[in-house]
Amino acid sequence: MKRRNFIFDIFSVGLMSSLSTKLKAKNFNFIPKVRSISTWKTKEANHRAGLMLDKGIDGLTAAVAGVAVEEENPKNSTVGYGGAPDRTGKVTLDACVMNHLGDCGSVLAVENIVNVASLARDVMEKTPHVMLAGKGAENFAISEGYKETNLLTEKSKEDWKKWLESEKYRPIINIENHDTIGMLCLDKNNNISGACTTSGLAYKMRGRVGDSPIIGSGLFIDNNVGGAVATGLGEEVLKTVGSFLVVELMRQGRSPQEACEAAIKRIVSSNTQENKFQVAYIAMNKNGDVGSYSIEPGFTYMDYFRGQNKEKITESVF
Ligand code: SD4
Repeated sequence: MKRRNFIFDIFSVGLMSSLSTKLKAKNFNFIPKVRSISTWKTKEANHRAGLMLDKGIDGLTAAVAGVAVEEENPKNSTVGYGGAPDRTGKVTLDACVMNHLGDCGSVLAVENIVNVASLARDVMEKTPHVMLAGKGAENFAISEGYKETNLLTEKSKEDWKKWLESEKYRPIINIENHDTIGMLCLDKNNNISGACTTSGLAYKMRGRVGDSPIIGSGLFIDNNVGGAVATGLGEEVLKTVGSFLVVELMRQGRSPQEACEAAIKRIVSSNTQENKFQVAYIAMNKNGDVGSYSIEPGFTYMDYFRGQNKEKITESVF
């Protein structure tokens, strides 16, 4: 090959490849699809996670940082600081995380620590275990440098004292009593991770643990398929291993929407409770498609996609 042609060939290959990179960047299919979804009206939390994903931060880091917004929010009475106590007046928190490799960590009935999703991540990454409960989890947190904080605010103490006057325990449906945050993050490497964090049901029995820190119930990720998180009456989610069920239904070919609907209908069809209760799922597959469904109306979730953070209303059985 003559030297001039050789140089021309190198030049044209270079030009073509830079042109194709530019074309790919313009073509939507080539832009990595990042997306973050989270339960209830958790706008700021989902926005924080979405912005991190846009910057190329991995899904697990984004999910843990996102849910921390609600853990630190004293106005959210179902998560972290300001969460409603159990019937003895103690605030006990549950949380779990799961990453794209299938690794997971969880903490149950933890007192005096705000950022329990981050603690669950530390259990996953720094111990040989998956779950730590109670005092053991709290001691581990302190050894890792977490600050001890009284989680009971004046407002939640007042509400609890009011509740003590009648001491009637009946799970109440809908937003007044549900704000647990479950979040799923699809990152630029097309990996899905998630986190779920809660103070559980208000005025629960001391020692009660719900679905939220149980891998497969409150949260499940299979990076070949997608992920799901649950919120609502944990006892009903536990009985059907809800989030695992949603992911397995997606594996069988259902869309996230169809999978959420089928998993909710499974609960409704096997329900033996007389009282009304709420359960909702949100799910996302590897393609970045999302779905959600609930038993009772009123459930909404946040969806950060292509730079926009929108609240979405979910359809329900009733
Ligand atoms: C629980 N699933 O502890 C949680 C409660 C919840 O919004 O989701 N509240 O049963």
